[in-house]
Amino acid sequence: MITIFSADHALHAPEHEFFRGNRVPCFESPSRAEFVRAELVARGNDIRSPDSDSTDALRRVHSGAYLQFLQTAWQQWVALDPNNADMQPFPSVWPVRTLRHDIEPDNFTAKLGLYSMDNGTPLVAGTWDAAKAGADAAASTAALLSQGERGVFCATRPPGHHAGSDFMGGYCFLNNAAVAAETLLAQGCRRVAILDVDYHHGNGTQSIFYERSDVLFVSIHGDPMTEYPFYLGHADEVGSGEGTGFNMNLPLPAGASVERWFSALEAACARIEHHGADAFVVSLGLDTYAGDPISTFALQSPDFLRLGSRLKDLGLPTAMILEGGYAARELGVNAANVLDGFTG
Ligand code: OKP
Ligand code: ZN
Repeated sequence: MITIFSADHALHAPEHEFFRGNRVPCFESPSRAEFVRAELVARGNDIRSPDSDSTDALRRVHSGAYLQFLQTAWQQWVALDPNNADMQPFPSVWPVRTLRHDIEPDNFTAKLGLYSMDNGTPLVAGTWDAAKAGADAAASTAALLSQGERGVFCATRPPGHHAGSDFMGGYCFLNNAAVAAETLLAQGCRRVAILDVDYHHGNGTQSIFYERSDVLFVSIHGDPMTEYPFYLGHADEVGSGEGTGFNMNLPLPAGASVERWFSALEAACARIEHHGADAFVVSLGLDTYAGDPISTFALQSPDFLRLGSRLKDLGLPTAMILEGGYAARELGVNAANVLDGFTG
């Protein structure tokens, strides 16, 4: 299968994140993409660099103010104090209920809070360039579908599905799946379906398309009552306005079995078939793997062959966009299994 991969992912390499009150090495590391690339090469996949510019799609997915902040955030941070170049900014204050988010404060930390949903998404000097290369990879993946490819994989990081129109969070900055969907629509697709199989609910993608009927969003994930991102992803979120009926959440309890996961996949596929989509975007998180260090589902490596095969049976031009998956060493095998299941 053709895989789009940009070496610029490695420009985003923060050292630490907060975990249970401590600074720990980041789970979302450059090694993830390198393990994926190595396994795909070993299995004979066709690895290509991005050749599309995602700027137009990004303008449809994200607010201008957020893009402007993200692109200049590191310069703003270092301009405060040259010593900041060796330090990690983290947000520490957020405009929750009753506080205003219609004014962008001058204070850098206040801006960082305005444009973040958590303090678990470290931003470094190369974050914009890496995230932009990832969005370009997603746009390039979508472009190949319009040229007749049936399935294309986007081996990108940082991930994207938690990033909303105007915020970062959950290791995500730019919503790559939304960029792929918007690129497909710009290329003439009338209806797109997005299936998010990451362990964590794709709150950013849901919110971007929540009021639209042209893009169906379906997600299988850990129940937000106990699992990140906690504040979105319940079964009663069905879309609003024009988008009513075009959002479907299938939360599963933490620790859910493999069979339960695949029966949720059947429900997801039935809804997607009903949508009559011209193209299909999969937010391919592989943190449903039993060995994942921050998740609780039970899929084994061969189960990803079954997933790929089921996705292929939908019969749609399919863009598979890498999201999570933190058992880095096994991530290559698990991703390659989805691709082999799809083509096999
Ligand atoms: C991103 B993706 C660990 C706590 C969890 C957020 C998890 C983001 C997952 N410090 N932090 O959906 O795989
Ligand atoms: Zn995840």
